[in-house]
Amino acid sequence: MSGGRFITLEGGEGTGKSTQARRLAQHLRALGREVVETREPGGTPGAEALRHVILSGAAEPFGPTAEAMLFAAARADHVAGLIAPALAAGKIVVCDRFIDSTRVYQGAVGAVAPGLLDSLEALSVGTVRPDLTLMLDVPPEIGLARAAKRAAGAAADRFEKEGGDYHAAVRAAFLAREEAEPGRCVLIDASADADAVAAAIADVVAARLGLGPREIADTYAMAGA
Ligand code: Z5A
Repeated sequence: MSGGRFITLEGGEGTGKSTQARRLAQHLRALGREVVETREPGGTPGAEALRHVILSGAAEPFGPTAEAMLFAAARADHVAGLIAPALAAGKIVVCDRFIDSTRVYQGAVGAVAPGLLDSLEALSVGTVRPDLTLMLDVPPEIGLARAAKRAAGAAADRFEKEGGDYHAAVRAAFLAREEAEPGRCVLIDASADADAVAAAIADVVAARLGLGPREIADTYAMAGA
């Protein structure tokens, strides 16, 4: 995949992924980059339709394997219809959740066989892999309290209704993913306030992908500014 950069944000409920995806996109646009902001499940009309099916709980009775297949179908549409074309056009794609969420929720926690997840991943993403994955981490009680505050009494979705042990297992599985792939994944302490987390993420993106203030300075220097 030439030109573009693919950044994903991962982590449990209420870790601030959506907030930080938005902040990161704003930051990169301020650096003069073309950014596509997207999310999973979803991102294309077909994948958003599948999002509704999955999060409503309609697929839950079929079990974690069927849910994994639905997430993969949504992802295949999202990659082919939005992510791959944007990367090929040299844009930066910032995606709220991606393949690590399937490995955690359907794999580590849902016990879907790794071999099946390997096959679904190969089918759905092919060679379109994140250049950088920001693993946002907070203790589940903080994340759940944030999510509850935001929901303000609205009905819980398929995943929000799970209990504390479930969310602790999710957190442990994300941490294990980060430890297993340190070249791609960076752990972000997301328990600080949103400004501090955004600053930490901007530093990581500059250090890992070279997308930072120094690059702006170089651009100005080349333009003779
Ligand atoms: N899922 C799956 O099983 N398999 C897959 O392959 C994929 C997904 C792709 C999608 O849910 C569900 O699908 C997800 C996993 C599953 N379920 N869970 N759990 P979703 O997209 O509806 O929701 P989410 O991805 O879980 O996001 P979230 O938990 O709703 O929140 P978040 O994006 O991490 O946080 P936020 O919306 O940015 O912030 C939450 C609140 O906290 C909000 O009021 C903010 O203003 C506040 N906030 C944010 N940052 C801070 C800080 N730093 N301090 C204080 N307050 C903050």
